[in-house]
Amino acid sequence: MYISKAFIPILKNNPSEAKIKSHQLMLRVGMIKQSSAGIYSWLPLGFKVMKKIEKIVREEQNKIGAQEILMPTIQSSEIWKESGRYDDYGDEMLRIKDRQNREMLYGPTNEELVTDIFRSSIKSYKSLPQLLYHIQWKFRDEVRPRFGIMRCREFYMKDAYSFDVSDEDAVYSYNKFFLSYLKTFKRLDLTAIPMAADTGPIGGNLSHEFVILAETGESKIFTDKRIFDLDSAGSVIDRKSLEDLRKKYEQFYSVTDEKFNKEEFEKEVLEENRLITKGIEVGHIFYFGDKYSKPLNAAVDLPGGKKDFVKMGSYGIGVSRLVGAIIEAKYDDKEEIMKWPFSVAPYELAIIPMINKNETSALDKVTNIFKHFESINIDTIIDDTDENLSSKIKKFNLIGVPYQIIIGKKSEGDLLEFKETGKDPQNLTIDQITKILTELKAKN
Ligand code: 5CA
Repeated sequence: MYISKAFIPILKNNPSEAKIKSHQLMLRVGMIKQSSAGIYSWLPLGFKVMKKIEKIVREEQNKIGAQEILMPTIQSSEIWKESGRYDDYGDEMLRIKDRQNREMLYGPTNEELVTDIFRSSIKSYKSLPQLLYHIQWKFRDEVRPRFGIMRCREFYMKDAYSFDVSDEDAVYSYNKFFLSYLKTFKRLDLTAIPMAADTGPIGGNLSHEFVILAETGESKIFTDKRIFDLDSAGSVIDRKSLEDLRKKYEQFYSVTDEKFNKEEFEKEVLEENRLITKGIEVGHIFYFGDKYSKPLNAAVDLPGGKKDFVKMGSYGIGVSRLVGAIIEAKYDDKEEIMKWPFSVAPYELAIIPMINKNETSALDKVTNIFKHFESINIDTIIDDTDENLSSKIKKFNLIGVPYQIIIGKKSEGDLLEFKETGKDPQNLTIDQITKILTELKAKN
C-alpha cells in the first residue's frame, strides 16, 4: 500500500472528546469513526487490526475442536420468550418490529438461537459434545456507552456454546475454553488473568472473567499477585491436564468486585501478595447447566433409553474490545509510540524512501524492495509523501508499524537501514531482513 493512496486520516493532536489512551489513539490515527452514540465505523487501519485479532481467536477455537457457524444479527423474539429472557433482558435489548408487525431484536448474545439450532438436529448423546462458535456483531443498548469501542453499543464478539450429556463432561468443555482463552490472550501478548466472576443476565454458577490490568479498566479486581507468574505452558486438552490447570489458577484468590469478600481476601492472601487494582474484561466464560436447554426443550437420548436436557456453557471474547485493550497495554502515550504485537500490527513493515524522486534507478530500487516484501506476504506500507524523515518515523511509531526500512544515504549498495520501533537502526541485507520478518511471521 502506498501511503498517499491509503485511507489513514491522521489528526495532528489528540481529539479532546477521548478520555482514555486507546480511544485517543484510535481516533488520532483514524482507526474508527463514530457514527452515532456507541456505534462506530471501522476504517482500514482499525479493521486490519481487528481482523488479525479475529484470526488468532478463530485459530485457537478451532484447536479445541470448536466448529464455526454464523448466526444472524437479527433474531425473532419467539425463542427469547421461550427462555423467559425476553422480558428479563430489559432496556439493553434493542427491539425492532418488521413489516408484519412481528417482534424482532438485534442479538445481544445467542444462547437461545444456538439452542434452537442444536435442538432441531441433535437427538442423541452419541453426537455430544458439540462446541459451536461464531464471530458476529452484537448490540446492547448500554446506558452509558463510553471509552470508544471499549464499552459501545454495537460490538464484535466471539461467542461459543458447548453442549454435553453430563455436568462432568460440561466442565471438561468449560476447561477446554479456559485453556484456549489463556492461549489466545498470550498470542496477543496480553496477560489475562482468569477471575471468579458473577454470571449476571447469562446465568449459571460457574464463571470466570479474563481480565488484563489497566488503570482505565472498568472492572475492579482483587488478587493474589502470584497468579501473574502462572501460565498454561505444558497443558494439553485431556481431562486431567485441564483440571490441573484450572486448579493451579484457582489456588490463588482472584475475583472481581461482585465476588469480593474482604474477610476471605484477608484470610487467604498475605498482605505482601495482595493486589487491588483495575482491569479490562476481555473474555468471560459461563457454565449454566440446563438453564436454557430445559425451557427450550433441548434434550438428547441417553444410553439406557431415558432422555435428559443437555448441559450448556457459553464463552465470549470481545474481539473489537481487544483492539482497545491491546492499545491500553502497549501504547506509550508520552513518547507516542504504539507497540502492536507483530501478529496484529496494522502493517508489519514500512518502507521509507528518502531519495530524489527524479532518480529512476533509486525509485526502481524502492519499488523492487516493496514488491519483494509484498510477494513474501509481509504486510508492507510505503511512504511516498514528501515529509521529512523524522515526521515519517513519528507517524509510523504512532500508527505502530513495528519495522521500518529507510532507503536513503545510509542504505548503500546491498545494505539497507533497518529499524525496529524504539531501537537503533542496523544495516542489513535484504536477505537478512527477510529472514527476521519471515521468522517472526512463522512464530505468530
Ligand atoms: N453469552 C456470553 C458468553 S458468549 C456473553 O455474552 N458474555 S459477556 O456478556 O460477558 O460478553 C462477552 C465479552 O464481550 C465480554 O467479555 C467483553 O469483552 C465483550 N463485551 C461485552 N459488552 C461489551 C460492550 N458493550 N462493548 C464492547 N465489548 C463488550
